[in-house]
Amino acid sequence: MATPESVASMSLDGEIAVIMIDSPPVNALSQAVRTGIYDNVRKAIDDPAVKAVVLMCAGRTFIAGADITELGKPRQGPGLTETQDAMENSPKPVIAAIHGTALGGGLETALACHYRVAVPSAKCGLPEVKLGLLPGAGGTQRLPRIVGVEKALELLTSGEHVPAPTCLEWGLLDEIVPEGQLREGAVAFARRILAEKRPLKRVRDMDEKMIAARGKPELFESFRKANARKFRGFLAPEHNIRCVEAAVNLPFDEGIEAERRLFGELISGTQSAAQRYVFFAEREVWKIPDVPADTPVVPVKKVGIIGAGTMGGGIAMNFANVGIPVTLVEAKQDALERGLSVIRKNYENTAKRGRLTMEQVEQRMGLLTGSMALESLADCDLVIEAVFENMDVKKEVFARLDRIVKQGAVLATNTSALDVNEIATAVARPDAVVGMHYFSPANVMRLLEVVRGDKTSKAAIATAMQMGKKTGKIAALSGVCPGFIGNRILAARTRQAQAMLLEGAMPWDIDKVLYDFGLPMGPFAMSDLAGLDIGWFKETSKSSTVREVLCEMDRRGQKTGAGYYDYDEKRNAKPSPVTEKIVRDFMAKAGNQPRTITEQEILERCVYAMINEGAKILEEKIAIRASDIDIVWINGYGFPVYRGGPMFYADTVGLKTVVEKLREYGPRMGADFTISPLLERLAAEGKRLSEVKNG
Ligand code: 3H9
Repeated sequence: MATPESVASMSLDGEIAVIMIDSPPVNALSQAVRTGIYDNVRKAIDDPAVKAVVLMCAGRTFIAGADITELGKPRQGPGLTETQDAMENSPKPVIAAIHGTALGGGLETALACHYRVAVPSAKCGLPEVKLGLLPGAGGTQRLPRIVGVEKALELLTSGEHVPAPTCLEWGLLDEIVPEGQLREGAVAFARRILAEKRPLKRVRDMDEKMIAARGKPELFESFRKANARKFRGFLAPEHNIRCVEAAVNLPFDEGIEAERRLFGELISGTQSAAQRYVFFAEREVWKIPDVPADTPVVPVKKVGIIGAGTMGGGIAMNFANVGIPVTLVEAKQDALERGLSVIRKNYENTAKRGRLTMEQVEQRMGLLTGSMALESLADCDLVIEAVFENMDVKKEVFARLDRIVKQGAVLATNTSALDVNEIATAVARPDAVVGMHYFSPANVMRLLEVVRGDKTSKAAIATAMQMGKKTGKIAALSGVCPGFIGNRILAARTRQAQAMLLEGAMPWDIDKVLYDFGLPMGPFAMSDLAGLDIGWFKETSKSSTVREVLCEMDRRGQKTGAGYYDYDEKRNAKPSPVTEKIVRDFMAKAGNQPRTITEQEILERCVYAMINEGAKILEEKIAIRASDIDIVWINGYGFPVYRGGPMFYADTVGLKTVVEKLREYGPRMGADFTISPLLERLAAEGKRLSEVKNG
């Protein structure tokens, strides 16, 4: 158990007291740390030998914020505000010395110091918005006083970490000291302050920028308008904005009061609970009980990718982005050239937006080698197959790879639904076979499902997970089942959406409900975007579903200007009378009387079916944890993070309600629909779904 004495100490460097916080992993402001700072600041003030105080941290970082595990619980020991008051009102200068990251309550602590210095690699930020919160220790009042309203709004609503040189430019830092010499640099700075008799600078007294912004409500209105899409559904950005309005229009202490009240609203709400849950879920998802962090991995110095289409090309970019050379194999020269030129265009577009230099574009392109021979993959450490979704084709590719690629390499398939175990039967080394299921566009989407076959080795799993991390993805482990975690849940939702079509809801009715729930789009808009003809074949099409009929009419989605919806030249969607007629014809054929389906029913049948499927996935041990399922749906399908993912959302609704509703909808859910026994049991026992863990 950490005590104030074990996490905070003070030593003297001549007349400068250095308070050192040492509370791994990130020096979060736990009760012990707060008390430790408070006690030592008081001690330094009382000690006549001390003339100035430096506050710094040991380990990887300066204070990374409040201890998130303590948030929302009854507070013990001095609050952060009392600790800050002790520093801000100290008659001796207090200097924050920053390395790593000063985040959230950490930066707020530094803002209550009279001066701030940092090493060049340090970063500062107020990322509370990402936890569905706002800085609750004066950050919303002090930050704009230094950087002004516009920058404060940006920083508070994005949670961005700002590099030290920029912080210096903006006045958030007073000085940058040499890397690796933080303590010496900070102490020297303190001596200079004393020698020059510089005043005790209190950020709370800096009103100039607030006065300048007073009487300009348009500053806030235009910011809200410009970001309306980005903030859709989230409460925290608006709360942060209101705090800055308070900073501008009210005296400091009243601004602090407003901040406290708005913080209280957020911390007690479901959105912040969901977002804090996701914070920890994102970190847990990497942990695989029987594949510990020290499992040896295959060092990946060269990657081979088979298929230079949209998927293969996107996957290749991930590796080139982090400096790993890639050989891209295609069967035909023109397809290969097309693939490489699409990649080049993607990079050039990024460069046009100023996020890459042309030199970097060339560097990355230089890491990509095209080839038409699988033999050129012989010395790759990791090969990812991204060919046509057909079992025979995939098995043939793997059989050939088995003969070509060096032993010890990882052989991965990007299949989105096929049986990884069956693919592995094509090789004499099934332990090397793993699924690496990327989401399109693979260079943009964060999710990577790593699929573990029955024989997949721990090294192959650890390597795939590590490659995910290295390329900036969030990787979740799935067992083998049709569709793995993500697409299996998607299929459960699609079944309900399709069923409701034949009961009287139009595609746009269903899409609207899911969009309003917070998803980026509904299932029909998503089909139109992806292309209705994925997995559709003209030769075998029998006009047996709405989708088949649409494809037969060449309404294949956005790319053909029509699908479930009609599209104008700018790809704006409009409900389609053609689709409506097709739907009505199908209903008539099935003998269905159209009925009005309420928005509530649409939502519940779609989302509760997903929850139910997620529970089955857990029961079958396809997912390690419920929270992994949430990670998959947030990062692969845009499930609103403020709802925590389908499993967490189930808990906010109440499992009893979910089960009762599923029972109530009964046969409408489908002839072979069954309720997950795990879900029923948890509901009966009053337990939470999002806390379920296998192993
Ligand atoms: C706040 O400050 C509110 C105030 O305004 C209000 C006051 C009234 N608490 O990310 P990593 C754990 S809200 C508890 O893998 P990295 C993390 O779970 C806070 N635990 O390391 C992990 O545990 P494990 C605002 C925390 O080097 C371990 O530390 N601050 C906290 O990749 C390592 O974390 C933030 O939102 C915490 N605050 O990145 C910053 N932070 O090893 C949140 C981390 O068991 N933190 N842990 O899985 C971060 O962004 C990153 O952790 C950081 C380091 C960039 C610091």
